[in-house]
Amino acid sequence: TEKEKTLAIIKPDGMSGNYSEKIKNAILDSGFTILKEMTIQLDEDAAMGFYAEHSSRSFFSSLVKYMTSGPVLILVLEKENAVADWRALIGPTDASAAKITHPHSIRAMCGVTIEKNCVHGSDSLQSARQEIAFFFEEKSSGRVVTEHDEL
Ligand code: YYY
Ligand code: MG
Repeated sequence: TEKEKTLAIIKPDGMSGNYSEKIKNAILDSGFTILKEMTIQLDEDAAMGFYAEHSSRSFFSSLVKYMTSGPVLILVLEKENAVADWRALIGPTDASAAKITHPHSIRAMCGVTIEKNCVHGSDSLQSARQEIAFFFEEKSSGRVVTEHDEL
C-alpha cells in the first residue's frame, strides 16, 4: 500500500507544557516518519484560515484566541495509513472524555478540555493535502507570521 502524509500540530498548551518531545517520541514509536517540522506563531488570520470550516460555530472565536495564544509546532507525518493512524493515536476531540475512554491517547496525556486538546490531526486524505499546502506551500500569502528555527 501507498504511504500517506498527514498534518499534525502541537497546539499552544502542548508546547507550554513541554509535551513536544513526548509527542514526537510517540509519533516515531508508532512508525511515522517526520518529514517536516516548523515552530510558528499563528496570527488571527492564519488561525481563522486554518479553521475556516468551523467559522460559523459558536466556539470559533475562542478557538482562534487559543490557537494564537502561543507558538505551535507543525509536523508533516508519513507512513502507510497515516491519516487514520494519527487520528487514532491522538484520540477523541474532547480531551476530558479521552482521559476516560482513550487513556493512552495523546489528547488524554496532554489535553485538558474539548478546546485545549493539545494536538491537531487531519481528518481525511483530502484535508491532509489542503492543510499541508496551507502551511508549506502558501507562506507567501502571509498566513504565517513568524517562523523560528528554535524557540
Ligand atoms: O478534528 P478535531 O480537532 O478532533 O475536531 P473538530 O471537530 O475538527 O474541531 C476543531 C477544533 O475545534 C477542536 O480540536 C477543538 C475545537 N472545538 C471546540 O473548541 N469545541 C467544540 N465543541 C468542538 C471543537
Ligand atoms: Mg477537525
